[in-house]
Amino acid sequence: MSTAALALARCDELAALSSRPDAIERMHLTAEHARANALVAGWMEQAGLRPWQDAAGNQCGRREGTMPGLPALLLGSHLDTVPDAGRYDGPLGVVMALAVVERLRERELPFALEVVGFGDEEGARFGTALLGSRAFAGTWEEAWWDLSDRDGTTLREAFRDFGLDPARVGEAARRPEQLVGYLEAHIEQGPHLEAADASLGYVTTIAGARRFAITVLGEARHAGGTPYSRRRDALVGASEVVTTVERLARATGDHGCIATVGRVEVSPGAVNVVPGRVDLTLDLRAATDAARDAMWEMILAEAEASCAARGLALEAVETHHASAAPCAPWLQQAVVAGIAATGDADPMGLWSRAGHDAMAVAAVSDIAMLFVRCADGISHHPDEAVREVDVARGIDALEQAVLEVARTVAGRGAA
Ligand code: HGY
Ligand code: MN
Ligand code: MN
Repeated sequence: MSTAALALARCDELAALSSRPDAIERMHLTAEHARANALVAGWMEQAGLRPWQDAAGNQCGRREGTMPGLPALLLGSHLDTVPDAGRYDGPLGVVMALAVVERLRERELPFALEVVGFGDEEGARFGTALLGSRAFAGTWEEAWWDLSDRDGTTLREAFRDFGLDPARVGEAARRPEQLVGYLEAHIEQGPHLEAADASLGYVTTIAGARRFAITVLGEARHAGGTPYSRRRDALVGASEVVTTVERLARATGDHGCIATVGRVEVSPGAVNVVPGRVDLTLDLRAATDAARDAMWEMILAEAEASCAARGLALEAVETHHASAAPCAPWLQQAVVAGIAATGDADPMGLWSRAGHDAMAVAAVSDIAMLFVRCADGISHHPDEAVREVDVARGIDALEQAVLEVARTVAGRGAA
């Protein structure tokens, strides 16, 4: 079996670790997460890494460099998924990292090599994303302990159920001097590489993201007896908010802002009752934080005005905030060199519309990302697909990028 075929087979094995028989769903700190960590730990050992699970539930593995205790070059991605997910968003980066570690097994490197499978990049269970990589980066927030999932389980309870001690989450934090940098391979989750007929691309910056829980409050009334003049219909008002979001973001063009209402819940939700309350989510991103924040102000102003015109109240609570994360030029250059080594004479650079653990790790180390083409840009969907040839090129590029980093680090040491 080729290296790339093995990587894809491992993505299939991880895909089977799901809370649902008919779809891929692996939430943070669940039994499926624990099984995925155990499976990856076995692969880490096979690749010559010493595996351990850190105090935040991330699956880690390490092999030493020319001498014990050197700072580590970190490779990896995340093992959690969104509901009804594809099988490559996250896991592909972890298995590609393991493939590179296996290839470099006999190679002496001027740094330790670590692979991490972060436990919660999506934020799908508790709403706030990057919980694993933020613990790793030492940017954990105590307020998160009271976050709860749809069943009412708090993050604190989920930690304990997973066998972790909330009081020790700080032990997962790394210090800058322990790390050389972080290289993450990931599917693009967009159509740009395919449009350019490119297997691979390097990331220039990762979009900053903000997420909100928005509530539109009206008044539940009888669907038959209430004339329109007497209605304060929360769903009609929320519908105007949804179209306002798309209209304003779309007007900024392909390289501007991108905003999505992903979930709408209508109360009381009966066929014969005028909706009194609507809860919706907003996901807002842009290449720069300034553009993203300006868009939020525009959306909020128009949404509040359209709701007020209908006698509705609008409340917005921010549930997630991650700053845009530029890739470090020296590490990005190693990725460019890696892609060029695969025969691509003009590697394509692009900014990542999708969020990644690298944006959290950027708080503690330099970051760079390698993108792999995915079919039709589809992601966060079971039709997510990659070509084996692109994964093979991606593993080659990642291996060469690591060797480029080794040359750079060795050069610093010689300086
Ligand atoms: O939402 C994102 O951009 C990432 O896939 N979590
Ligand atoms: Mn994702
Ligand atoms: Mn991802």
